[in-house]
Amino acid sequence: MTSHRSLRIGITCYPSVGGSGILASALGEELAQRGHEVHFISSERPFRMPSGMPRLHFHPVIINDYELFKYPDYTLPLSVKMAEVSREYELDILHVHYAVPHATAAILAVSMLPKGQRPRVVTTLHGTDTTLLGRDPGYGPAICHALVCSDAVTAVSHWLKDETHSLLGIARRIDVIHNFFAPKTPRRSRTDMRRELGLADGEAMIVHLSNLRPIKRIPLLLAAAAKIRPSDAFKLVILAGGNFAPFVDEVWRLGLSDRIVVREKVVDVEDYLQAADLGLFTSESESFCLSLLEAMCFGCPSVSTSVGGIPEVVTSGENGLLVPADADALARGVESLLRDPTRRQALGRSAKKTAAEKFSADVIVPQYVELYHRVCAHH
Ligand code: GMT
Repeated sequence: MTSHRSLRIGITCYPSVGGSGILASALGEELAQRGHEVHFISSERPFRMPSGMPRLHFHPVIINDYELFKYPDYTLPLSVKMAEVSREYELDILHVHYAVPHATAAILAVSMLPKGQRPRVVTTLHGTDTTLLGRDPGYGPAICHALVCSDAVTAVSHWLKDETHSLLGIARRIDVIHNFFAPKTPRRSRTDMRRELGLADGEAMIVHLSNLRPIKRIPLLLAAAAKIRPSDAFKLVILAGGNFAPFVDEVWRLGLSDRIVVREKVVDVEDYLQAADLGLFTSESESFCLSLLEAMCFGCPSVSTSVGGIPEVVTSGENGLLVPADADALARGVESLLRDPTRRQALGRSAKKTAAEKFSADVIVPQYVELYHRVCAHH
């Protein structure tokens, strides 16, 4: 890898719980650790962004709720703030995570600045920005325009790259840079966590982490859990980045109330993941599934539906299991690994190895840095 000068990078993402914001925060932290100056430009402090770290700055975007407007506007104040921070800190790069509306705001910000003071725009696609909004005729043309005008576009999986090309019909180059996860050292022990979660000796901990949006198919997750036998062999711990209340009735209806433990808005996911034995993911679509990787980093293999970019992360039978999207198949997959701890541990070791060899910060962050230098060189 070539060594280069350090860069000044603006990063925009959604601050709330979601894979794109988590990835963007981790990238900012890693870049700052590697000597780059990083400026987060966002409506709130991204929830996993560390405070008090050298070279890491946060610039809030103030969104006014003018009575005059029926809907509060986020895009314009964001682009004004992007232009302001770019000018004041002489940014080299504006790296936006999730195209809508961040890429459009970045393109507008750049066009507000005089030539010679314009940062390069890098847009990272995370999934639903293309797969959902890209299909919407009210968004599609604006997304295409912002992608075509970006100096570089990256996608978090080959699947998402191909999907973007075919859905949006754009010919431009898209670089694939997979997601990474840099786990922090857990603060509590596995034993403490298992006690806190009420896990009895010999009871397996199955973990599910997500924002619980419909695409995650929580009803399928619960239906699968209800079919796992023996039914007292496990607890399903749901680390919910969204409101679990709409699913509580279903938990009771399925007789799962003593099997499910829910924790909302968890920041220290590492504490929970080190205590987990198995992940369970039932998504309808997923461009990568950062949560699955987070579990892999702790030697925790997963049973998952085989959708989108997940097969780029999991090789079934080697470092996890990919199964069809029905409750029986998911339950049988889980049972097979609960029954066979030796196999489960072997898959877990292989999962951890894959995470370190293919999806660690040391493998992925230099790919972003190379891309930044490439776009800075071509102007
Ligand atoms: O998973 C979510 O629903 C959140 C969403 C996001 O953008 O915050 O996740 C997307 O980006 C993640 C980070 O790149 C990917 O790991 C997820 O697979 C992707 N989700 C979907 O495509 C549904």
